[in-house]
Amino acid sequence: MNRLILATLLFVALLAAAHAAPVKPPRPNVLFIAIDDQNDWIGHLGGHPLAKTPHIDRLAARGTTFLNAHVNAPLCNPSRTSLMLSLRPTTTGVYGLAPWFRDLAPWKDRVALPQHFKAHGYRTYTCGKVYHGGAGGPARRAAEFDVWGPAGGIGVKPERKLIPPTPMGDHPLMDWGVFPHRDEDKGDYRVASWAIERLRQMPEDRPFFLAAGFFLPHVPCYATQRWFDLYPDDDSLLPPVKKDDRGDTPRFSWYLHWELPEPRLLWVRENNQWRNLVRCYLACTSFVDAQIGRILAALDETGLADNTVVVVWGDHGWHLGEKGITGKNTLWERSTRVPLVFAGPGVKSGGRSNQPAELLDIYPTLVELCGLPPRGDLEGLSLVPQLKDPGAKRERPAITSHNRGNHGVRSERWRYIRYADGSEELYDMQNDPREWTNLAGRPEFSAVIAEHKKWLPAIDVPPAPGSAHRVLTYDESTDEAVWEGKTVRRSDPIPE
Ligand SMILES: [Ca+2]
Ligand SMILES: [Ca+2]
Repeated sequence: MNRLILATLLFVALLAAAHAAPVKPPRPNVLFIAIDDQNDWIGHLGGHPLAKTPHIDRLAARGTTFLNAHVNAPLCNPSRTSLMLSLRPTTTGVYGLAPWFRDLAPWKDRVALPQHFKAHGYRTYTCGKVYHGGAGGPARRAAEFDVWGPAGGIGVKPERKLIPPTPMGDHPLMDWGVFPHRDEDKGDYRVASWAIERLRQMPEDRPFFLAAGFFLPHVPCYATQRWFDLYPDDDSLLPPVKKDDRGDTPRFSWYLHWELPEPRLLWVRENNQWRNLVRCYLACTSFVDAQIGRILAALDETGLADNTVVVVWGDHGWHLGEKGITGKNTLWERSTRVPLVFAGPGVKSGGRSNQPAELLDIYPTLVELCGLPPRGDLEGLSLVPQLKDPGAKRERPAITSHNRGNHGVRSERWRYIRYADGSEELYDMQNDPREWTNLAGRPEFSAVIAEHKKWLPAIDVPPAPGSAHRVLTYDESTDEAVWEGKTVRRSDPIPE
């Protein structure tokens, strides 16, 4: 009798336990890795024949890489805002290094990517540069992520600049070179170390969303000798540039980067800095790749890799002499093309997709991969079809905007650019991957232009209140452009 009662009680208890905790497969974790100012000089992307990035390449081989991925804005703040909200800069009006989007009434309470994960049971972590400017300061940052690690950044610096004074005010960030220091004292090393510690001590009660943002190869590109030595000290390092390449680009293309702290090609050549800059940029790229490798090794060690979606992305590219400039703020391939790699559950292994992809696609892609409720207010498209079948057709090209009215439209074959004053460029990326010959204006390509033009953003708002730094406006009625508050006229000499 006692035995029967005991068995019944046990049965009831088991039933209650099963009822209380319905068996649900655990949602995958997310490891979200950002690289600052990282162009396509990544081994498997082929943007530079000598680039050494074995860890990103290995992740790409384990997952799926997008060979035709582009940013929605060629500058930190607008690119990251666009990615984290899955909204185009032409929708938010965030084009410059300011404002922080939470200071704008329409986006104050907008659910950003990590917040959507938090709302569905994730604990969110961040370290290094994920949002530009640290998410509105320490008092407000808890709203964006649960747990905050080190801010990262440059870390150890030389006592004084390593290169000659640069034009446009000798900006303190305009510097590069090798000097004696320890890798362990660099901001990016500390960011990786913190991410590794979190992975090793990760509580198991909830899935995690862990964001790590690397600062390099953003200037100043300081490297230790070890990374510098990965690259030869000769001209094979230099990207090919065409003399007078800007001869067939509209004058308005200069307005997008009219005056900047980043020196022009002319200056780096005259000051014997071109090869040094290229070598330092590549050295820093390899250093960041090694930090990503440290985090991925920890993911393997802890056994978390099987149930963690990894995504690696760069916020925009960087010119190193192409089109006569160094830096960003352009609508050309070197400024818009970035690494975009996914790996983990639901992602095909060894996939290489040539379909155009945009960084604002990351948000809906992660939501779908992790089985979270989809949102109806995102402008990105999920890349899950391409993560299952890299050849799956994606009709929409990648669209990059730099201030109102200036857009680049990148399809599988072509790049079409339209500036605010109506001037245009068209490049055949298959036959002219360096964008040396502008085909716009040739009648035989008018159909191609018409096909791309229809993708120009229908919403194209002026700069949001508080916009500053790298903001360009154009008044059609007076044909006057204003760059960072200063009027630029047709007759002004181009600051080359
Ligand atoms: Ca950046
Ligand atoms: Ca040209």
